[in-house]
Parts: sequence; C-alpha cells; structure tokens
Amino acid sequence: MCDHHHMQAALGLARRGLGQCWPNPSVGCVIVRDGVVVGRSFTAPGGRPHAETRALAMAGDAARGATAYVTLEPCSHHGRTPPCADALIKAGVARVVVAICDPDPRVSGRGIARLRDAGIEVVEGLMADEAAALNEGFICRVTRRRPMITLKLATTLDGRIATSTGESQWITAPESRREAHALRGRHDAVMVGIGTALADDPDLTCRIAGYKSVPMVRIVADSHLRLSLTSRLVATAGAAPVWLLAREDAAAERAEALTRPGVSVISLPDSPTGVDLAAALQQLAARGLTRVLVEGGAGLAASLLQHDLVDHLAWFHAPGVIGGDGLPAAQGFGVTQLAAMRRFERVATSALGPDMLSHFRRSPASS
Ligand code: AOF
Ligand code: ZN
Repeated sequence: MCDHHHMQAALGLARRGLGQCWPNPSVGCVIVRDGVVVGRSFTAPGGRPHAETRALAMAGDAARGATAYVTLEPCSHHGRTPPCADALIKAGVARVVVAICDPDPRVSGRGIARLRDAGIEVVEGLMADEAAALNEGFICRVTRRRPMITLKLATTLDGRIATSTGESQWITAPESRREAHALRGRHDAVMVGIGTALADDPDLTCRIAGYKSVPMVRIVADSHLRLSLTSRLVATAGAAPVWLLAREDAAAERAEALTRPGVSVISLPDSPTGVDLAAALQQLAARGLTRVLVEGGAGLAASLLQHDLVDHLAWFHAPGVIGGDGLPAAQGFGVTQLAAMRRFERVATSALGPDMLSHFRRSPASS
C-alpha cells in the first residue's frame, strides 16, 4: 500500500477526534510494517495521550523498523506526557511520514529535527492541504489567537429565520436538525446571542448518542448578564460548561448569582454592539477553544460578519419562503457597496430530506 493511502487513513482517524481534543489538535497516526497496519489511533478525548503514544502502544514490538504516518509533526516538548518524537525513536520506527509542521512554538520543526538527528527518515508535506484543513481550529488558536468560527444558519430560501411574530420552530426538517447536532459534535463549543438564549431556552448540547465524550462548552454573548437563573443552561451548568461573555460594567451581583450554580462569566471591554467580539474570541482561545460553532441569532451573526470573523458557513435551506416581513438571518451590518459584501466560496452541498445544506468557507480573496 502506498504512503498516500496510509496518510488518508491517518486523516480519517484524526477527523474522529474533532471537537474532543481541545486545547490540543486532533492528530491521527497509523503505523505500518511490511505493508501491515500494526498500530492506529488518534489523540485521546481531552487532548492526551497523543496519537503516536496510543498507536505505538498498540503496535508494541512490531513498531521496530516500521513507518509511522502522522497528520501533524510529532511533538518534541515535555508536556504532561513525554515527547512523541522520543517515543517514536525509542520504539525503533525507521521512517516517519508527516503531513504538516506543528505551529505550536514549543514544537515547530523541532520534532522533525529530533527524528532526523536520531537517523530516522522523515518525509514532510504529504496531503498537507487536507491536514491543514483538519487542523484549522488548532492552527487558528495558535497563530491568530482566536478559535476557528463556523456560523450555522437554518433559514427559508429567502434567508428568514422566523416569522414577524417570532415563530421559528421548525423551519428545517428533522434530517437537518440531526445534522446540526453532528456539526455541534465536531466543534468544541457552541455559541449564541442572548436574544436566542432568552427566546428558545436551548440546551446547546450534542444530542447524538455516542458522538461526543467531552461535554460541549456552551457560550452566550450576554453583555448585560440577562440569562435567566431558571434557564436550562444555568440548570445544567454543572454537567457541561456555560461561559457568558459579558461587559465589564455588567452588574456584579448578577455575575455572582450566575456563578453560584457553576456558570463562568468572562468580562470584556465594552463595545457599542454589546461585547468586544475580537477580545471575546481572544479570551476563548486563551481558554483553549479551537473550534466554535455560532448558531445565531441575527445580531451575533451580523457582528461576526461585520468584523470578518466567520471562517466557515454551514447554511441549511428549507424549501419555503416567508417574505420580507420575516426575520433575516443576519441583521444589517452597514454594507452599502458590493465591494464590502462578505464573500464565501462553496465547499460542499448536500440534500437532507427536503432541505439543502451548503458548506462555505471565507473566500481567499477577502482575507
Ligand atoms: C502530537 N500528537 O496527538 C497531539 C499533539 O499539553 P501537551 O503536552 O499535551 O501538548 C500539547 C501540544 O502537543 C499541542 O499544542 C500540539 O503542539 C501537540 N499536539 N502532538 O505529537 C498529538 N495532539
Ligand atoms: Zn505528542
């Protein structure tokens, strides 16, 4: 079997860890000796042990003289676990095929150098684009100091998320709503604006059995700490984290009442539109988040688009039309000229029952 085939398998393994490994990247590792896969694994939920350690444990003595395929450069630092580069050397691996370098300043090339110094043949850059896409959240956290943002919208064909009276359940079909939960599963956290939290009283959990072993972080952009103490989010704050993004001047006694049942309040500089979003995302990255799914509402969607913070769009379209008096998916954010429009490029489209789901990413021309 060729290198490409095994790297593809390693990428497939890494994909299974998305949404579960933060603050670490989800890495895949396949160990092959004499054409036989003797070890395979991905980063454990919570980020440790690393992929290579687990795959080497599976391979045991069979790792001697083998080739290891890893989707990210093996680490070289002494963290909570010894360096993976050292583990590969100790196990007697002969060759390591790496998709991309680790942007973490503690590693960034040192893992590969360590392997080469030990006489191991290292091949770099195989399926690098695929690996970079898979690690986008981690790379974003390390290099841009904010998590990758996916904005999910579920609308009619004319982009409405509710009628003029606020009725919104349900616009999309059960097939779409199920896929929306799978999307949550591949993200570390889900975030909504306070309007949505008050209107829907959502759980913001991933409700597909067996899909997620690390609880989803639930985030509300709640500048004045208006989240109800009797909301489902507050009631379940002990089971899965709830983080509120609030302005510094939000009432201290309100913050105290919310923190008592286990909610975390993150204080941020004031901004005319609520909280300073760039500062908010910086705080989320500092707490380790790599992939955040934003599910609206229209105000939060507009602010993110305005500040060009949307990396991916997951847009569910139901085949219906509400018309101009329905609520739009994104409020106005001051676009008067087409040159200022936020542009995306289509990555994939699929049919979900009667609905359509399109994935877009920020157009390279606009970044
Ligand atoms: C690997 N294999 O599976 C992962 C790696 O805090 P630590 O000690 O767990 O180290 C975290 C760093 O290790 C993380 O920032 C990234 O550079 C690397 N992640 N490395 O060799 C893995 N998840
Ligand atoms: Zn490691």
